[in-house]
Order: sequence, then structure tokens, then C-alpha cells
Amino acid sequence: MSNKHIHFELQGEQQEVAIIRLTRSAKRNAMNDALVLALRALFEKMPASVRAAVIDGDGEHFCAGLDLSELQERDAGQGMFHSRMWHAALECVQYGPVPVIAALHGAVVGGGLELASACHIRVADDTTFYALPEGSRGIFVGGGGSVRIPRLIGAARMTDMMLTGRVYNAQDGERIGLAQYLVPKGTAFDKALELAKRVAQNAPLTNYALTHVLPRIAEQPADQGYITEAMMAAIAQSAPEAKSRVRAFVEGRAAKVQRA
Ligand code: 1HE
Repeated sequence: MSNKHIHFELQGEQQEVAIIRLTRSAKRNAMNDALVLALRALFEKMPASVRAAVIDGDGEHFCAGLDLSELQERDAGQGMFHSRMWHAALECVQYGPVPVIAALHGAVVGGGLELASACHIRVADDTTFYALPEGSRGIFVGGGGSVRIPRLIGAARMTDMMLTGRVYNAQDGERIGLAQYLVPKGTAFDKALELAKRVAQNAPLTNYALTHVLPRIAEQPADQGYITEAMMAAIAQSAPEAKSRVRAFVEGRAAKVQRA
């Protein structure tokens, strides 16, 4: 399933982890239309063995965002469709079949940050920097950034990034919530893979609840959220896998929670 812009491979004993690597390092993994469509197709046709995925970028930078060389010559209608094409692709990442972990390094800018924010876990190495240069290029985010990024860092910080061109370094990015993990230079992929292998061990229904249901609950008014939660809890508990996992703990056969 690899193509010119994306390398795809399966790892793990059961081929349970998909590795998706952007391979346009000469263009700093800038996303042209072909790459956006290929990303969507990958998530739509994920092999059934896959339980978690890692998205990584070749070279020194995770992703320089939209391929600006394709931005010219687009009228308003085409611009709308183009943005909706990004939305459809990144919806497939966020609400696709499995949890997705981004391995961030170097530039995570513009559409690159939009891609990262569609992932469920972000691991950043200490070369990572985050920016939204759309503000200074006279354009606007179009890949779902205005919806997803404020949910990570708040509208005020995103406004500041776009108005002033503010760049967050790796440490500050982790502090404000752009990444959940901060690791030494060159180790983001290894950490992301380790986490993906761990995530892949969860009951698939629990992972589904976390990636598809929790974000919806978070957007619901509290009284509706409690009802949705109760329904999801009931469905999850009734699955045979949940019953056997809980029984394993009660009978002393499952790992305890370890002190952090
Ligand atoms: C590109 C792109 C790109 C690099 N589109 N070609 N994104 C931006 O505004 C980011 C623009 N890029 C940069 O600021 C820098 O390239 C980086 C900080 C990411 C990396 O710097 P550096 O010194 O390692 O690389 P470079 O020399 O700037 O770039 C290497 C090549 O990649 C060069 O092409 P070359 O033919 O001269 O070798 C660059 O032109 C090319 N390149 N970034 C096209 N983005 C859904 S809406 C989303 C809106 C957006 O994402 S706006 C884009 C924001």
C-alpha cells in the first residue's frame, strides 16, 4: 500500500501496528493533493489485523503543511472543495479504524500541525517546533485546524500563533498541550511505536470508545454526555473480552497498576 509519497508497513507479531511515513523529505513532507488522497485511502483500507497506527515523517521535519506550490490558481469554489478534501482525509485519521500516534520532529507547521492534531497521541522529540504560518501568508487554516487546535491549546493561543507568527518549541509545546510526550532527539518514532504496541493490546471496543465516543461526549452538554457514557460503558462491559479481562484481574492473573 506504499506509494510515491507515503511508505506503509505493518509491524508486530500479529501485524497489529501500521507504520505510515510521509516520504517527501525533499519538500519537507509538504502535503500535496496526491499525498492527502493517499493518506485518506490508507485509513479507509486499513488491513483488519491493524490495532494502532504511527504517523511519521522522513527526514528532519515531520511536515511543512500544505504544499504551497499547489495553492496558486484556485478560485473560491475550488478552495472550498480543497479544504473539504483535507477535512475528509483527516476525519479518516481521527475517526478511522484505530488509534493513531504521531511521531513529531522538526517542523510541525500549518497543515502539518493540522495532521498532528487529528492524531490521538502526539510524541515530540526535542527538535520539534510548532507554527501556523498561514497567518503571515495571507491565508487561513483549512485542514480542520480551527476546530481541533483550540481543543488542544485554547483559541487564545491559536489566535496568538496566527496573528503574531509565534513559534512554540518542543518544551513549550508539551507544556501547553500540543504533545502528550516529549522525548530526546531522534527517539520520537521509537516511543510512538512502543506506545502503539501497548495501545494495540487494548480491547478494540475500548479503543473505539476512546477514539470515536469520548470526543463526542466531550462536545455534548453534561446531561447528554452522562447518558452517552452510560450507554458506551454498558456496551463495553457486555463484550466477552471485557468480562474475561476483568475476571483475569479478579483472579490475580492480570497486571496491577504500577506506581508512576
Ligand atoms: C515546500 C514547503 C511547503 C518546504 N510547500 N514546498 N507551511 C509553511 O509555510 C512552511 C514553509 N516551509 C518552511 O518554513 C521551511 O521549509 C521549513 C521550516 C519547514 C524547513 O526549512 P528548511 O530550511 O529545512 O527547508 P527549505 O529549504 O525551506 O525547503 C526545502 C524545499 O522544500 C524547498 O524546495 P526546493 O525546490 O527549493 O528545494 C522548499 O520550497 C520546499 N518546501 N515547505 C511547498 N509548505 C489545509 S490548509 C494548510 C495551510 C498550510 O499548511 S500553509 C503552509 C504552511
